[in-house]
Amino acid sequence: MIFIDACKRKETPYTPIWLMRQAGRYLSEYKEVRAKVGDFLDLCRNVEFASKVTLQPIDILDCDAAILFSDILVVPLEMGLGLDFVKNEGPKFRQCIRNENDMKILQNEAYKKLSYVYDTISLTRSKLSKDKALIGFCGAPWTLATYMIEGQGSKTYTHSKKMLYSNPNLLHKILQSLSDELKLYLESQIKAGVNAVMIFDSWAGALERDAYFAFGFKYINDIAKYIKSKYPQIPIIVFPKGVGGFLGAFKNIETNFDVFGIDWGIDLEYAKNILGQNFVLQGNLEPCRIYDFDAMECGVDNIIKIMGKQSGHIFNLGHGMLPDLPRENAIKLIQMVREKSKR
Ligand code: 1CP
Repeated sequence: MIFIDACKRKETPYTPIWLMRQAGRYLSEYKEVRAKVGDFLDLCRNVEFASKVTLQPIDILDCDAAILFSDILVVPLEMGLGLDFVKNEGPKFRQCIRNENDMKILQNEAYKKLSYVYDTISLTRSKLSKDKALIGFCGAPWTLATYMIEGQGSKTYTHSKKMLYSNPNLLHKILQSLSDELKLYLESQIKAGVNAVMIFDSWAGALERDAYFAFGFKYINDIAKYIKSKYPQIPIIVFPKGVGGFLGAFKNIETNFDVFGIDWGIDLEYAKNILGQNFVLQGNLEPCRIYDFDAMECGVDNIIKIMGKQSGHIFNLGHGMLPDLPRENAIKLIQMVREKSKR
């Protein structure tokens, strides 16, 4: 698998590529399947359909890896919080965690209730061609905690940050209980057949450097250490979005993962100079370039010029696909990267 080789910095015939949120509403095929089940969470729970939409981008775009179709929020859902995806508003939890007493809501062994995820993985792996990787994933404890504390998405993270400063012990308890689940959740995904795992820390950039290392990165590193010690052959990708302001701080600490996801807000040359020796880098085309073919090609040329054609790079977007991006350009993007990065 070219994607797995690249995660391990082995030589590959070209730079492998996949796209964050490659399954989604920009594909009419996705919308068709989604319409049949109705609710987004029903799609995540429907093994046959979730597997189908996981495979769609492989058939349509021909990317080098498929990513499990699910959502980071199924973990807090199964921890007992109750979740609805409200149309045009995004995810909303029925209960949230704001004090010690709220902690009583949280149930242990949520990972055992996520068998629909593991079944989707086994089915998908059995259908996926042998040269394509299947990526499993989870949300990072900090990002998941913000949803559990706010009860929904947020621009300011007021409640989460208030807790961080005024009751850090409670926040650590929430983060620890998430980490305990996530270790076993990723482990179960590996047992079900994923070839790599990715940890999404979408709201890393909400914290200042020291707070991020104490409350965010520490827990990611713990999870990565657990997985690495048991499954050293499985590459781990970490995507801490919004940390460009303190990228240098990741250089001199002990880490247990292979690939660092670079968001589109970070200058890739700068990232390469700082982290390129320590990690394989994944990223970071600005997704909106896909609206325009020339802008997309210019972005691709620039990235390939910086990363060269040697090992050490996985091509991706710097954040997820948007629902109205043109699929024709997404298809061309995959072909373009493959041709332009040919060794
Ligand atoms: O069909 C729909 O309209 C639902 C849109 C959608 C999709 C396609 C949601 C709701 N989740 C997903 C799938 C999803 N989410 C995947 C599948 C695999 C793929 O990439 O193709 C993955 C990996 C995620 C991860 C995820 N969910 C993240 C981390 C990555 C990122 O984008 O930063 C986050 C933050 C979520 C929460 C979430 N789920 C859905 C929405 C609208 C949101 C974000 C809400 C917010 O902005 O707060």
